[in-house]
Amino acid sequence: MSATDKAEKTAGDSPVLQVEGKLADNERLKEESNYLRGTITGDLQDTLSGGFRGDNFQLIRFHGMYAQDDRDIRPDLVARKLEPRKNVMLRCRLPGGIITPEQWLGIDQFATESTDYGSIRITNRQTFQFHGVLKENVKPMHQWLNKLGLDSLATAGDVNRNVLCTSNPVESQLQKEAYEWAKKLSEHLLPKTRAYAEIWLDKEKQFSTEDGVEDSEPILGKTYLPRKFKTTVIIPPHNDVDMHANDMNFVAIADESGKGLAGFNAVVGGGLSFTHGLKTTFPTTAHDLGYIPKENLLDCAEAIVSVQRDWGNRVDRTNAKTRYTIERVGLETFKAEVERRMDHKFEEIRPYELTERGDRIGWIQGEEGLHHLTLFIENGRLLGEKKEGVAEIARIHKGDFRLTANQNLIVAGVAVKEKSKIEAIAKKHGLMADTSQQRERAMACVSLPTCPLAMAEAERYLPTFIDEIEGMLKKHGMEDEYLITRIAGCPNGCGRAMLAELGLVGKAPGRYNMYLGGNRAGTRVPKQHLENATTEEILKETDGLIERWSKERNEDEEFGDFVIRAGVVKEVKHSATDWWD
Ligand code: SRM
Ligand code: SF4
Repeated sequence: MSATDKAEKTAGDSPVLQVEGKLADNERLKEESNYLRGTITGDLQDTLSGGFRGDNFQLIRFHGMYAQDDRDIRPDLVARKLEPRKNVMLRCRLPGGIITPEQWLGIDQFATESTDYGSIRITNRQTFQFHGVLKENVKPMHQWLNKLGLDSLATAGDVNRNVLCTSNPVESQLQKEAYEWAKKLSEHLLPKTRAYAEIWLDKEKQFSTEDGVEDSEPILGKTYLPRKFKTTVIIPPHNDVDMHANDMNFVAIADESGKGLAGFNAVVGGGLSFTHGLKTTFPTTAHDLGYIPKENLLDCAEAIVSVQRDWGNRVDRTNAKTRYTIERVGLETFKAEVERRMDHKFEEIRPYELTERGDRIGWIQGEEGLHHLTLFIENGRLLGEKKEGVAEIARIHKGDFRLTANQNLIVAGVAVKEKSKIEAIAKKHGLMADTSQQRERAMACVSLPTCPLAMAEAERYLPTFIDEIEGMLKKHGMEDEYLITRIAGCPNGCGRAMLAELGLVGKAPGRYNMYLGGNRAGTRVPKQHLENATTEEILKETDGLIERWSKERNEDEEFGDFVIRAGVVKEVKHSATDWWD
Protein backbone atom coordinates (compact mmCIF):
# COMPACT_ATOMS: atom_id res chain seq x y z
CA MET A 1 0.00 0.00 0.00
CA SER A 2 1.46 3.38 -0.98
CA ALA A 3 1.86 6.14 1.58
CA THR A 4 -0.85 8.06 -0.24
CA ASP A 5 -3.35 5.22 0.00
CA LYS A 6 -2.39 4.86 3.63
CA ALA A 7 -3.03 8.53 4.37
CA GLU A 8 -6.37 8.45 2.56
CA LYS A 9 -7.49 5.23 4.20
CA THR A 10 -6.62 6.25 7.73
CA ALA A 11 -7.94 9.79 7.30
CA GLY A 12 -11.37 8.21 7.02
CA ASP A 13 -11.03 6.62 10.46
CA SER A 14 -9.70 9.71 12.18
CA PRO A 15 -11.68 11.60 14.80
CA VAL A 16 -13.08 14.79 13.27
CA LEU A 17 -11.27 17.66 14.90
CA GLN A 18 -12.35 20.36 12.48
CA VAL A 19 -13.47 23.81 13.57
CA GLU A 20 -17.18 24.37 12.93
CA GLY A 21 -18.57 27.51 11.34
CA LYS A 22 -18.86 29.27 8.00
CA LEU A 23 -15.89 28.41 5.83
CA ALA A 24 -13.48 31.21 4.90
CA ASP A 25 -14.04 32.55 1.38
CA ASN A 26 -10.67 31.14 0.28
CA GLU A 27 -12.22 27.66 0.70
CA ARG A 28 -14.92 28.50 -1.86
CA LEU A 29 -12.31 29.95 -4.15
CA LYS A 30 -10.19 26.79 -4.09
CA GLU A 31 -13.24 24.50 -4.42
CA GLU A 32 -14.51 26.40 -7.47
CA SER A 33 -11.10 26.85 -9.08
CA ASN A 34 -11.10 23.58 -11.00
CA TYR A 35 -7.79 22.56 -9.51
CA LEU A 36 -6.28 26.03 -9.58
CA ARG A 37 -7.22 26.94 -13.15
CA GLY A 38 -9.86 29.58 -12.43
CA THR A 39 -10.17 31.87 -15.44
CA ILE A 40 -6.52 32.84 -15.50
CA THR A 41 -6.10 32.01 -19.19
CA GLY A 42 -8.92 34.37 -20.18
CA ASP A 43 -7.64 37.06 -17.82
CA LEU A 44 -4.27 37.00 -19.57
CA GLN A 45 -5.99 38.14 -22.80
CA ASP A 46 -7.58 41.14 -21.07
CA THR A 47 -5.32 44.06 -21.90
CA LEU A 48 -7.64 46.70 -20.37
CA SER A 49 -6.12 46.12 -16.94
CA GLY A 50 -2.59 45.22 -15.92
CA GLY A 51 -4.05 43.23 -13.01
CA PHE A 52 -5.86 39.95 -12.43
CA ARG A 53 -9.59 39.94 -11.67
CA GLY A 54 -11.79 38.29 -9.03
CA ASP A 55 -10.56 34.95 -7.74
CA ASN A 56 -7.63 34.99 -10.17
CA PHE A 57 -6.01 37.69 -8.00
CA GLN A 58 -5.51 34.99 -5.34
CA LEU A 59 -5.31 31.93 -7.57
CA ILE A 60 -2.14 33.07 -9.33
CA ARG A 61 -0.42 32.67 -5.94
CA PHE A 62 -0.65 28.89 -6.26
CA HIS A 63 1.34 29.39 -9.48
CA GLY A 64 4.03 31.31 -7.58
CA MET A 65 2.93 34.89 -8.27
CA TYR A 66 1.47 37.82 -6.34
CA ALA A 67 -0.41 40.75 -7.85
CA GLN A 68 1.34 43.96 -6.79
CA ASP A 69 1.82 47.58 -7.79
CA ASP A 70 4.53 50.14 -7.09
CA ARG A 71 3.32 51.88 -3.91
CA ASP A 72 5.83 54.73 -4.32
CA ILE A 73 4.06 55.95 -7.44
CA ARG A 74 0.53 54.76 -6.58
CA PRO A 75 -0.72 58.04 -4.99
CA ASP A 76 0.37 60.09 -7.97
CA LEU A 77 -1.22 57.73 -10.52
CA VAL A 78 -4.45 57.50 -8.53
CA ALA A 79 -4.59 61.29 -8.18
CA ARG A 80 -4.36 61.48 -11.96
CA LYS A 81 -7.18 58.90 -12.22
CA LEU A 82 -4.81 56.33 -13.72
CA GLU A 83 -4.55 52.67 -12.84
CA PRO A 84 -1.72 51.93 -10.37
CA ARG A 85 1.26 50.31 -12.10
CA LYS A 86 -0.03 46.78 -11.70
CA ASN A 87 2.44 43.96 -12.12
CA VAL A 88 3.31 40.61 -10.60
CA MET A 89 6.05 39.40 -8.31
CA LEU A 90 7.23 35.88 -9.12
CA ARG A 91 8.85 33.53 -6.61
CA CYS A 92 10.78 30.56 -8.00
CA ARG A 93 10.76 27.04 -6.52
CA LEU A 94 14.30 26.12 -5.57
CA PRO A 95 14.41 23.42 -2.89
CA GLY A 96 17.59 23.83 -0.81
CA GLY A 97 18.40 26.96 -2.83
CA ILE A 98 20.69 25.30 -5.38
CA ILE A 99 20.91 26.78 -8.89
CA THR A 100 23.42 26.29 -11.72
CA PRO A 101 25.46 29.15 -13.25
CA GLU A 102 23.59 28.70 -16.55
CA GLN A 103 20.25 29.05 -14.76
CA TRP A 104 21.57 32.09 -12.92
CA LEU A 105 22.53 33.76 -16.19
CA GLY A 106 19.04 33.05 -17.50
CA ILE A 107 17.31 34.64 -14.53
CA ASP A 108 19.74 37.57 -14.64
CA GLN A 109 18.80 38.18 -18.26
CA PHE A 110 15.08 38.06 -17.53
CA ALA A 111 15.41 40.42 -14.55
CA THR A 112 17.41 42.89 -16.63
CA GLU A 113 15.30 42.85 -19.77
CA SER A 114 11.77 42.18 -18.55
CA THR A 115 11.14 43.55 -15.06
CA ASP A 116 10.41 47.08 -13.86
CA TYR A 117 13.14 47.11 -11.21
CA GLY A 118 15.83 45.05 -12.96
CA SER A 119 16.69 43.32 -9.69
CA ILE A 120 16.99 39.75 -8.43
CA ARG A 121 15.82 39.50 -4.81
CA ILE A 122 17.16 36.55 -2.82
CA THR A 123 14.51 35.66 -0.25
CA ASN A 124 14.98 34.24 3.24
CA ARG A 125 13.52 30.95 2.00
CA GLN A 126 16.42 30.16 -0.31
CA THR A 127 14.92 31.28 -3.55
CA PHE A 128 14.66 34.44 -5.63
CA GLN A 129 11.89 36.80 -6.63
CA PHE A 130 11.41 38.95 -9.72
CA HIS A 131 9.56 42.16 -8.87
CA GLY A 132 7.66 44.25 -11.41
CA VAL A 133 6.71 41.81 -14.19
CA LEU A 134 4.04 43.35 -16.41
CA LYS A 135 1.11 41.20 -17.48
CA GLU A 136 2.33 40.81 -21.07
CA ASN A 137 5.59 39.31 -19.74
CA VAL A 138 4.01 36.85 -17.34
CA LYS A 139 3.50 33.91 -19.66
CA PRO A 140 6.85 34.42 -21.46
CA MET A 141 8.46 34.46 -17.98
CA HIS A 142 7.09 31.01 -17.12
CA GLN A 143 8.20 29.66 -20.49
CA TRP A 144 11.65 31.16 -19.97
CA LEU A 145 11.94 29.56 -16.52
CA ASN A 146 10.76 26.24 -17.93
CA LYS A 147 13.50 26.37 -20.58
CA LEU A 148 15.99 26.89 -17.76
CA GLY A 149 14.62 23.84 -15.90
CA LEU A 150 12.94 25.98 -13.23
CA ASP A 151 9.36 26.54 -12.09
CA SER A 152 7.39 28.55 -9.57
CA LEU A 153 4.91 25.84 -8.62
CA ALA A 154 3.59 26.03 -5.06
CA THR A 155 5.85 28.82 -3.88
CA ALA A 156 2.77 30.64 -2.61
CA GLY A 157 -0.82 29.76 -1.74
CA ASP A 158 -2.21 27.14 0.65
CA VAL A 159 0.36 24.46 -0.11
CA ASN A 160 3.76 23.24 1.04
CA ARG A 161 6.19 26.00 0.06
CA ASN A 162 9.81 25.95 -1.10
CA VAL A 163 11.57 23.38 1.10
CA LEU A 164 14.62 24.75 2.91
CA CYS A 165 17.83 22.87 3.60
CA THR A 166 20.87 23.96 5.63
CA SER A 167 23.31 25.53 3.18
CA ASN A 168 26.49 24.12 4.54
CA PRO A 169 28.59 22.75 1.73
CA VAL A 170 31.36 21.73 4.16
CA GLU A 171 29.91 18.54 5.65
CA SER A 172 29.42 17.38 2.14
CA GLN A 173 28.15 13.79 2.38
CA LEU A 174 25.57 14.66 5.03
CA GLN A 175 24.74 17.86 3.21
CA LYS A 176 24.21 16.05 -0.09
CA GLU A 177 21.90 13.49 1.49
CA ALA A 178 19.95 16.15 3.36
CA TYR A 179 19.59 18.18 0.17
CA GLU A 180 18.36 15.12 -1.77
CA TRP A 181 15.68 14.59 0.88
CA ALA A 182 14.69 18.28 0.73
CA LYS A 183 14.20 17.91 -3.04
CA LYS A 184 12.21 14.69 -2.63
CA LEU A 185 10.01 16.31 0.01
CA SER A 186 9.36 19.28 -2.23
CA GLU A 187 8.39 17.08 -5.15
CA HIS A 188 6.36 14.62 -3.10
CA LEU A 189 4.20 17.37 -1.61
CA LEU A 190 3.69 19.40 -4.80
CA PRO A 191 0.17 19.90 -6.15
CA LYS A 192 -0.49 17.31 -8.84
CA THR A 193 -2.88 19.43 -10.91
CA ARG A 194 -1.91 19.98 -14.54
CA ALA A 195 -3.11 23.58 -14.35
CA TYR A 196 0.41 25.07 -14.27
CA ALA A 197 1.53 23.16 -17.34
CA GLU A 198 -1.68 23.95 -19.23
CA ILE A 199 -1.85 27.66 -18.47
CA TRP A 200 1.78 28.67 -18.70
CA LEU A 201 3.47 26.03 -20.82
CA ASP A 202 0.67 25.37 -23.31
CA LYS A 203 0.76 21.68 -22.43
CA GLU A 204 -2.20 19.79 -23.77
CA LYS A 205 -5.23 19.78 -21.53
CA GLN A 206 -5.31 16.38 -19.88
CA PHE A 207 -7.64 16.50 -16.95
CA SER A 208 -10.43 18.86 -16.16
CA THR A 209 -13.96 18.68 -14.89
CA GLU A 210 -15.12 19.81 -18.35
CA ASP A 211 -13.82 16.52 -19.85
CA GLY A 212 -15.59 14.68 -17.11
CA VAL A 213 -12.25 13.41 -15.88
CA GLU A 214 -11.13 15.05 -12.70
CA ASP A 215 -7.62 15.99 -11.78
CA SER A 216 -6.79 14.59 -8.41
CA GLU A 217 -4.81 15.79 -5.41
CA PRO A 218 -4.19 12.63 -3.38
CA ILE A 219 -2.14 14.39 -0.71
CA LEU A 220 -3.33 17.98 -0.63
CA GLY A 221 -6.98 17.39 -1.49
CA LYS A 222 -9.27 19.37 -3.77
CA THR A 223 -9.31 22.40 -1.47
CA TYR A 224 -5.60 22.14 -0.75
CA LEU A 225 -4.34 23.03 2.74
CA PRO A 226 -6.13 25.39 5.14
CA ARG A 227 -3.20 27.79 4.91
CA LYS A 228 0.41 28.06 3.74
CA PHE A 229 2.70 25.30 5.03
CA LYS A 230 6.48 25.52 5.48
CA THR A 231 9.10 22.78 5.67
CA THR A 232 12.84 22.53 6.37
CA VAL A 233 15.54 19.91 6.46
CA ILE A 234 18.13 21.11 8.93
CA ILE A 235 21.61 19.94 9.88
CA PRO A 236 22.30 20.87 13.51
CA PRO A 237 23.95 22.66 15.19
CA HIS A 238 23.57 25.21 12.38
CA ASN A 239 20.09 26.78 12.42
CA ASP A 240 20.58 28.91 9.31
CA VAL A 241 17.11 27.93 8.09
CA ASP A 242 15.51 29.33 11.27
CA MET A 243 13.54 26.16 11.79
CA HIS A 244 11.18 27.64 14.38
CA ALA A 245 9.52 29.70 11.67
CA ASN A 246 8.26 26.49 10.04
CA ASP A 247 5.29 24.10 10.26
CA MET A 248 7.38 20.98 9.73
CA ASN A 249 11.10 20.45 10.26
CA PHE A 250 13.26 17.40 9.81
CA VAL A 251 16.42 17.62 11.89
CA ALA A 252 19.11 15.45 10.27
CA ILE A 253 20.70 12.92 12.62
CA ALA A 254 24.05 11.53 11.48
CA ASP A 255 24.86 7.79 11.46
CA GLU A 256 27.60 6.25 13.58
CA SER A 257 30.36 7.37 11.19
CA GLY A 258 29.15 10.93 11.74
CA LYS A 259 29.22 11.51 7.98
CA GLY A 260 26.14 9.79 6.60
CA LEU A 261 22.50 10.27 7.49
CA ALA A 262 20.63 7.88 9.81
CA GLY A 263 17.27 9.61 10.14
CA PHE A 264 15.44 12.67 11.31
CA ASN A 265 13.80 14.23 14.34
CA ALA A 266 10.43 15.64 13.32
CA VAL A 267 9.76 19.04 14.89
CA VAL A 268 6.42 20.68 14.13
CA GLY A 269 4.27 23.76 14.57
CA GLY A 270 6.55 26.81 14.46
CA GLY A 271 5.41 30.10 12.96
CA LEU A 272 5.99 33.80 13.40
CA SER A 273 3.07 35.92 12.28
CA PHE A 274 0.47 37.64 14.42
CA THR A 275 -2.08 40.40 13.98
CA HIS A 276 -1.65 43.64 15.91
CA GLY A 277 -4.15 43.58 18.81
CA LEU A 278 -5.61 40.14 17.99
CA LYS A 279 -4.76 38.01 21.02
CA THR A 280 -5.74 34.71 19.45
CA THR A 281 -2.68 35.07 17.21
CA PHE A 282 0.93 34.66 18.39
CA PRO A 283 4.35 33.61 17.14
CA THR A 284 5.74 30.38 18.56
CA THR A 285 8.64 27.96 18.33
CA ALA A 286 8.11 24.40 17.05
CA HIS A 287 7.62 21.22 19.17
CA ASP A 288 9.62 17.97 19.12
CA LEU A 289 7.50 15.03 17.88
CA GLY A 290 9.98 12.17 17.67
CA TYR A 291 12.64 10.39 15.63
CA ILE A 292 12.15 8.42 12.41
CA PRO A 293 14.65 6.50 10.25
CA LYS A 294 15.27 8.21 6.91
CA GLU A 295 13.26 5.57 4.97
CA ASN A 296 10.14 6.79 6.78
CA LEU A 297 10.59 10.44 5.92
CA LEU A 298 8.11 10.79 3.07
CA ASP A 299 5.42 8.79 4.90
CA CYS A 300 5.94 10.93 7.98
CA ALA A 301 5.81 14.22 6.04
CA GLU A 302 2.69 13.10 4.21
CA ALA A 303 1.01 12.10 7.46
CA ILE A 304 1.79 15.46 9.11
CA VAL A 305 0.53 17.35 6.08
CA SER A 306 -2.63 15.27 5.88
CA VAL A 307 -3.45 15.76 9.58
CA GLN A 308 -3.06 19.52 9.14
CA ARG A 309 -5.13 19.28 5.92
CA ASP A 310 -8.00 17.59 7.80
CA TRP A 311 -7.80 19.27 11.20
CA GLY A 312 -6.51 22.76 10.30
CA ASN A 313 -8.96 25.62 10.81
CA ARG A 314 -10.78 26.39 7.53
CA VAL A 315 -13.12 28.90 9.16
CA ASP A 316 -10.69 31.52 10.44
CA ARG A 317 -7.52 32.04 8.41
CA THR A 318 -5.79 33.92 11.22
CA ASN A 319 -5.88 30.64 13.17
CA ALA A 320 -5.34 28.19 10.37
CA LYS A 321 -1.67 27.30 10.56
CA THR A 322 -0.34 24.06 12.04
CA ARG A 323 0.69 25.72 15.31
CA TYR A 324 -2.92 26.65 16.06
CA THR A 325 -4.10 23.14 15.19
CA ILE A 326 -1.60 21.73 17.68
CA GLU A 327 -2.59 24.30 20.30
CA ARG A 328 -6.26 23.34 19.85
CA VAL A 329 -6.05 19.53 19.73
CA GLY A 330 -2.91 19.08 21.88
CA LEU A 331 0.51 17.82 20.82
CA GLU A 332 -0.10 14.22 21.96
CA THR A 333 -3.34 13.91 19.95
CA PHE A 334 -1.62 15.40 16.91
CA LYS A 335 1.32 13.02 17.29
CA ALA A 336 -0.87 9.93 17.76
CA GLU A 337 -2.78 10.76 14.59
CA VAL A 338 0.44 11.25 12.60
CA GLU A 339 1.68 7.86 13.83
CA ARG A 340 -1.61 6.22 12.89
CA ARG A 341 -1.55 7.67 9.39
CA MET A 342 2.10 6.82 8.70
CA ASP A 343 1.63 3.40 10.30
CA HIS A 344 4.79 3.81 12.36
CA LYS A 345 5.60 4.93 15.91
CA PHE A 346 8.05 7.72 16.51
CA GLU A 347 11.14 6.77 18.45
CA GLU A 348 12.37 8.98 21.27
CA ILE A 349 13.71 12.28 19.95
CA ARG A 350 17.50 12.04 19.36
CA PRO A 351 19.51 14.69 21.21
CA TYR A 352 20.36 17.71 19.05
CA GLU A 353 21.48 21.23 19.75
CA LEU A 354 21.19 24.44 17.80
CA THR A 355 23.99 26.86 18.49
CA GLU A 356 24.19 29.40 15.67
CA ARG A 357 22.35 30.90 12.73
CA GLY A 358 24.24 33.25 10.41
CA ASP A 359 26.14 32.30 7.27
CA ARG A 360 29.92 32.04 7.39
CA ILE A 361 30.83 34.90 5.07
CA GLY A 362 34.00 34.46 2.97
CA TRP A 363 35.92 31.35 1.85
CA ILE A 364 35.68 27.98 3.49
CA GLN A 365 37.09 24.62 2.39
CA GLY A 366 34.83 21.59 2.20
CA GLU A 367 35.44 17.89 2.88
CA GLU A 368 36.16 17.13 -0.75
CA GLY A 369 38.88 19.74 -1.12
CA LEU A 370 36.62 22.17 -2.98
CA HIS A 371 36.24 25.76 -1.84
CA HIS A 372 33.06 27.72 -1.21
CA LEU A 373 32.69 31.48 -1.11
CA THR A 374 29.73 32.98 0.77
CA LEU A 375 28.95 36.49 -0.44
CA PHE A 376 27.09 38.82 1.89
CA ILE A 377 24.20 40.37 -0.06
CA GLU A 378 22.55 43.06 2.04
CA ASN A 379 18.79 42.39 2.13
CA GLY A 380 19.31 39.80 -0.62
CA ARG A 381 18.85 42.56 -3.21
CA LEU A 382 21.04 42.19 -6.30
CA LEU A 383 20.98 45.18 -8.60
CA GLY A 384 23.44 47.13 -10.77
CA GLU A 385 27.14 46.56 -10.04
CA LYS A 386 26.67 43.62 -7.64
CA LYS A 387 24.22 41.86 -9.92
CA GLU A 388 26.68 42.27 -12.79
CA GLY A 389 29.43 40.83 -10.54
CA VAL A 390 27.45 37.66 -9.84
CA ALA A 391 26.69 37.30 -13.57
CA GLU A 392 30.41 37.64 -14.36
CA ILE A 393 31.19 34.91 -11.82
CA ALA A 394 28.44 32.74 -13.35
CA ARG A 395 30.10 33.03 -16.77
CA ILE A 396 33.25 31.22 -15.54
CA HIS A 397 32.04 29.23 -12.51
CA LYS A 398 31.98 25.43 -12.84
CA GLY A 399 30.28 24.53 -9.55
CA ASP A 400 26.87 25.76 -8.46
CA PHE A 401 25.30 28.63 -6.53
CA ARG A 402 23.43 28.24 -3.24
CA LEU A 403 20.92 30.79 -2.04
CA THR A 404 20.89 30.86 1.73
CA ALA A 405 18.02 31.36 4.16
CA ASN A 406 19.82 34.49 5.34
CA GLN A 407 19.42 36.09 1.88
CA ASN A 408 23.08 35.48 0.93
CA LEU A 409 24.71 33.70 -2.00
CA ILE A 410 27.30 30.90 -1.92
CA VAL A 411 29.58 30.31 -4.90
CA ALA A 412 29.96 26.60 -4.19
CA GLY A 413 32.39 23.95 -5.42
CA VAL A 414 35.33 26.08 -6.60
CA ALA A 415 38.58 24.28 -7.51
CA VAL A 416 41.67 25.78 -5.91
CA LYS A 417 43.00 27.03 -9.25
CA GLU A 418 39.78 29.00 -9.90
CA LYS A 419 39.70 30.72 -6.51
CA SER A 420 41.74 33.79 -7.34
CA LYS A 421 39.77 34.53 -10.54
CA ILE A 422 36.45 34.35 -8.70
CA GLU A 423 37.72 36.41 -5.82
CA ALA A 424 39.05 39.09 -8.18
CA ILE A 425 35.64 39.43 -9.86
CA ALA A 426 33.83 39.50 -6.51
CA LYS A 427 36.14 42.22 -5.21
CA LYS A 428 35.94 44.29 -8.39
CA HIS A 429 32.14 44.40 -8.07
CA GLY A 430 32.00 45.20 -4.35
CA LEU A 431 30.79 41.72 -3.40
CA MET A 432 33.52 41.19 -0.80
CA ALA A 433 33.60 44.58 0.89
CA ASP A 434 34.42 44.60 4.62
CA THR A 435 31.30 44.43 6.79
CA SER A 436 30.62 43.96 10.47
CA GLN A 437 29.09 40.85 12.03
CA GLN A 438 26.32 43.17 13.14
CA ARG A 439 25.40 43.88 9.52
CA GLU A 440 25.98 40.36 8.23
CA ARG A 441 23.54 38.93 10.76
CA ALA A 442 20.78 41.47 10.24
CA MET A 443 17.75 40.86 8.08
CA ALA A 444 14.69 42.69 6.78
CA CYS A 445 11.73 41.71 4.68
CA VAL A 446 11.01 43.39 1.33
CA SER A 447 8.21 45.67 2.51
CA LEU A 448 7.83 48.96 0.58
CA PRO A 449 7.46 49.75 -2.24
CA THR A 450 6.22 46.40 -3.57
CA CYS A 451 4.55 44.64 -0.64
CA PRO A 452 0.84 45.51 -0.48
CA LEU A 453 0.69 44.64 3.24
CA ALA A 454 3.60 46.84 4.38
CA MET A 455 2.87 49.25 7.23
CA ALA A 456 6.42 50.66 7.55
CA GLU A 457 9.77 50.47 5.73
CA ALA A 458 11.95 47.40 6.31
CA GLU A 459 14.50 46.63 3.56
CA ARG A 460 15.01 50.33 2.86
CA TYR A 461 15.43 51.23 6.55
CA LEU A 462 17.68 48.33 7.64
CA PRO A 463 21.04 49.71 6.33
CA THR A 464 20.56 53.02 8.21
CA PHE A 465 19.39 51.28 11.37
CA ILE A 466 22.48 49.04 11.29
CA ASP A 467 24.77 52.07 10.73
CA GLU A 468 23.32 53.48 13.95
CA ILE A 469 23.70 50.23 15.92
CA GLU A 470 27.29 49.84 14.69
CA GLY A 471 27.95 53.38 15.98
CA MET A 472 26.43 52.51 19.38
CA LEU A 473 28.44 49.28 19.70
CA LYS A 474 31.62 51.25 18.97
CA LYS A 475 30.72 54.03 21.38
CA HIS A 476 30.24 51.50 24.18
CA GLY A 477 33.39 49.51 23.40
CA MET A 478 31.45 46.56 21.97
CA GLU A 479 32.49 46.73 18.29
CA ASP A 480 33.39 43.02 18.22
CA GLU A 481 29.91 42.07 19.41
CA TYR A 482 26.57 41.89 17.63
CA LEU A 483 22.91 41.51 18.40
CA ILE A 484 20.69 39.74 15.89
CA THR A 485 18.59 42.59 14.55
CA ARG A 486 15.67 42.15 12.18
CA ILE A 487 12.91 44.30 10.74
CA ALA A 488 9.53 43.25 9.38
CA GLY A 489 7.34 45.87 7.74
CA CYS A 490 4.19 44.39 9.35
CA PRO A 491 3.28 41.65 11.85
CA ASN A 492 3.21 38.94 9.19
CA GLY A 493 6.82 38.65 10.21
CA CYS A 494 8.55 37.80 6.93
CA GLY A 495 11.82 39.35 8.14
CA ARG A 496 11.68 36.82 11.04
CA ALA A 497 11.85 39.65 13.60
CA MET A 498 10.04 37.25 15.95
CA LEU A 499 13.25 35.22 16.24
CA ALA A 500 15.54 38.25 16.71
CA GLU A 501 17.36 39.53 19.78
CA LEU A 502 16.08 42.95 18.74
CA GLY A 503 13.15 42.94 16.32
CA LEU A 504 11.15 45.79 14.84
CA VAL A 505 7.66 45.20 13.49
CA GLY A 506 6.01 47.93 11.40
CA LYS A 507 2.94 49.64 12.83
CA ALA A 508 2.63 52.77 10.63
CA PRO A 509 4.99 54.83 8.45
CA GLY A 510 8.07 55.55 10.58
CA ARG A 511 6.65 53.66 13.59
CA TYR A 512 7.38 50.21 14.93
CA ASN A 513 6.81 47.91 17.87
CA MET A 514 10.13 46.87 19.38
CA TYR A 515 10.65 43.27 20.58
CA LEU A 516 13.55 42.08 22.72
CA GLY A 517 14.87 38.79 24.06
CA GLY A 518 15.24 36.27 21.25
CA ASN A 519 18.59 34.46 21.25
CA ARG A 520 21.42 33.86 18.80
CA ALA A 521 20.48 30.24 18.18
CA GLY A 522 16.96 31.22 17.15
CA THR A 523 15.17 29.09 19.73
CA ARG A 524 13.30 31.81 21.61
CA VAL A 525 10.59 34.29 20.63
CA PRO A 526 11.18 37.89 21.78
CA LYS A 527 8.70 39.97 23.76
CA GLN A 528 7.24 43.40 23.11
CA HIS A 529 9.16 46.22 24.77
CA LEU A 530 7.97 49.40 22.99
CA GLU A 531 4.72 49.95 21.12
CA ASN A 532 4.20 52.25 18.13
CA ALA A 533 7.54 53.95 18.72
CA THR A 534 9.20 56.41 16.35
CA THR A 535 12.64 55.60 14.97
CA GLU A 536 14.10 58.33 17.23
CA GLU A 537 12.58 56.66 20.30
CA ILE A 538 13.83 53.26 19.18
CA LEU A 539 17.37 54.52 18.60
CA LYS A 540 17.48 56.22 22.01
CA GLU A 541 16.22 53.06 23.73
CA THR A 542 18.64 50.83 21.83
CA ASP A 543 21.57 53.07 22.75
CA GLY A 544 20.63 52.90 26.43
CA LEU A 545 20.27 49.11 26.32
CA ILE A 546 23.58 48.57 24.54
CA GLU A 547 25.26 50.80 27.12
CA ARG A 548 23.77 48.72 29.95
CA TRP A 549 24.72 45.51 28.18
CA SER A 550 28.33 46.72 27.87
CA LYS A 551 28.52 47.55 31.58
CA GLU A 552 26.36 44.93 33.27
CA ARG A 553 26.69 41.81 31.16
CA ASN A 554 28.03 38.53 32.50
CA GLU A 555 31.01 37.16 30.61
CA ASP A 556 30.09 36.51 26.94
CA GLU A 557 26.42 37.10 27.70
CA GLU A 558 24.35 37.58 24.55
CA PHE A 559 22.19 40.69 24.23
CA GLY A 560 18.95 38.67 24.17
CA ASP A 561 19.87 36.78 27.36
CA PHE A 562 21.00 40.00 29.02
CA VAL A 563 17.73 41.89 28.50
CA ILE A 564 15.85 39.01 30.13
CA ARG A 565 18.26 38.61 33.07
CA ALA A 566 18.29 42.38 33.63
CA GLY A 567 14.49 42.39 33.77
CA VAL A 568 14.03 44.63 30.70
CA VAL A 569 11.57 42.07 29.27
CA LYS A 570 10.11 38.79 30.55
CA GLU A 571 11.14 35.56 28.85
CA VAL A 572 8.50 34.11 26.54
CA LYS A 573 8.15 30.50 27.69
CA HIS A 574 4.83 29.55 26.19
CA SER A 575 3.67 31.89 23.46
CA ALA A 576 -0.04 31.14 23.67
CA THR A 577 -0.18 32.21 27.31
CA ASP A 578 2.59 34.71 27.90
CA TRP A 579 3.52 36.42 24.64
CA TRP A 580 0.76 39.04 24.92
CA ASP A 581 0.94 39.59 28.72
FE1 SRM B 1 6.20 36.48 3.73
C1 SRM B 1 3.11 37.46 2.80
C2 SRM B 1 7.60 38.38 1.37
C3 SRM B 1 9.14 34.89 4.22
C4 SRM B 1 5.04 35.29 6.71
N1 SRM B 1 5.47 37.68 2.29
C5 SRM B 1 4.15 37.92 2.05
C6 SRM B 1 3.97 38.75 0.77
C7 SRM B 1 3.81 37.80 -0.37
C8 SRM B 1 2.85 39.81 0.81
C9 SRM B 1 1.48 39.40 0.30
O1 SRM B 1 0.91 38.41 0.80
O2 SRM B 1 0.97 40.10 -0.56
C10 SRM B 1 5.36 39.45 0.74
C11 SRM B 1 5.85 39.91 -0.64
C12 SRM B 1 6.71 41.14 -0.53
C13 SRM B 1 7.39 41.47 -1.80
O3 SRM B 1 7.08 42.54 -2.38
O4 SRM B 1 8.26 40.72 -2.23
C14 SRM B 1 6.22 38.44 1.48
N2 SRM B 1 7.97 36.54 2.84
C15 SRM B 1 8.40 37.46 1.95
C16 SRM B 1 9.88 37.34 1.68
C17 SRM B 1 10.27 37.69 0.25
C18 SRM B 1 10.65 38.17 2.72
C19 SRM B 1 12.11 38.38 2.41
O5 SRM B 1 12.50 39.55 2.47
O6 SRM B 1 12.87 37.44 2.16
C20 SRM B 1 10.09 35.87 2.07
C21 SRM B 1 9.80 34.94 0.93
C22 SRM B 1 10.09 33.54 1.29
C23 SRM B 1 9.95 32.58 0.15
O7 SRM B 1 10.84 32.56 -0.70
O8 SRM B 1 8.98 31.84 0.16
C24 SRM B 1 9.00 35.71 3.12
N3 SRM B 1 6.94 35.25 5.17
C25 SRM B 1 8.23 34.81 5.25
C26 SRM B 1 8.50 34.32 6.57
C27 SRM B 1 9.83 33.81 7.06
C28 SRM B 1 10.03 32.36 6.75
O9 SRM B 1 9.19 31.70 6.13
O10 SRM B 1 11.09 31.84 7.16
C29 SRM B 1 7.32 34.44 7.30
C30 SRM B 1 7.13 34.12 8.80
C31 SRM B 1 7.11 32.67 9.07
C32 SRM B 1 5.69 32.16 9.07
O11 SRM B 1 5.19 31.84 8.01
O12 SRM B 1 5.12 32.11 10.15
C33 SRM B 1 6.34 35.01 6.40
N4 SRM B 1 4.38 36.33 4.58
C34 SRM B 1 4.11 35.87 5.84
C35 SRM B 1 2.71 36.05 6.12
C36 SRM B 1 1.98 35.62 7.41
C37 SRM B 1 1.50 34.23 7.32
C38 SRM B 1 0.69 33.81 8.51
O13 SRM B 1 1.02 32.78 9.08
O14 SRM B 1 -0.25 34.52 8.87
C39 SRM B 1 2.15 36.68 4.98
C40 SRM B 1 0.69 37.12 4.78
C41 SRM B 1 -0.24 35.97 4.53
O15 SRM B 1 0.17 34.87 4.21
O16 SRM B 1 -1.42 36.23 4.64
C42 SRM B 1 3.23 36.86 4.05
FE1 SF4 C 1 5.25 42.56 3.48
FE2 SF4 C 1 4.72 42.39 6.04
FE3 SF4 C 1 5.94 40.40 4.84
FE4 SF4 C 1 7.25 42.61 5.22
S1 SF4 C 1 6.45 41.31 6.85
S2 SF4 C 1 7.17 41.49 3.28
S3 SF4 C 1 5.68 44.13 5.01
S4 SF4 C 1 3.89 41.04 4.44
